[in-house]
Amino acid sequence: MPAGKPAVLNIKNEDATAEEFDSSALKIEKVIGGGKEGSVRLRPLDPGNYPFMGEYHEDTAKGVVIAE
Ligand SMILES: [Cu+2]
Repeated sequence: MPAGKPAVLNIKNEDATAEEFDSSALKIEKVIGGGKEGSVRLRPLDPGNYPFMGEYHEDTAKGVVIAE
C-alpha cells in the first residue's frame, strides 16, 4: 500500500470459527466471526513492514502490511 495515505483493509475469515486480526505494529485488534468479512482503517503509515497475526492461531496465521 502507499505510505502516507490512509487506507482500508478488507479482511475475509475463510475459517468456520472466529479469528482476531491483531497487530501491535498497526495498533489494531478486531474479531471477525467464522465465514465473515470485516474492514479496518489504517492510519497513514511511514514506509515499512507492519506484521499482523490471527491471535487465535498465531503460529500459522501471519502476514504483513507493507507501506512503501
Ligand atoms: Cu488481540
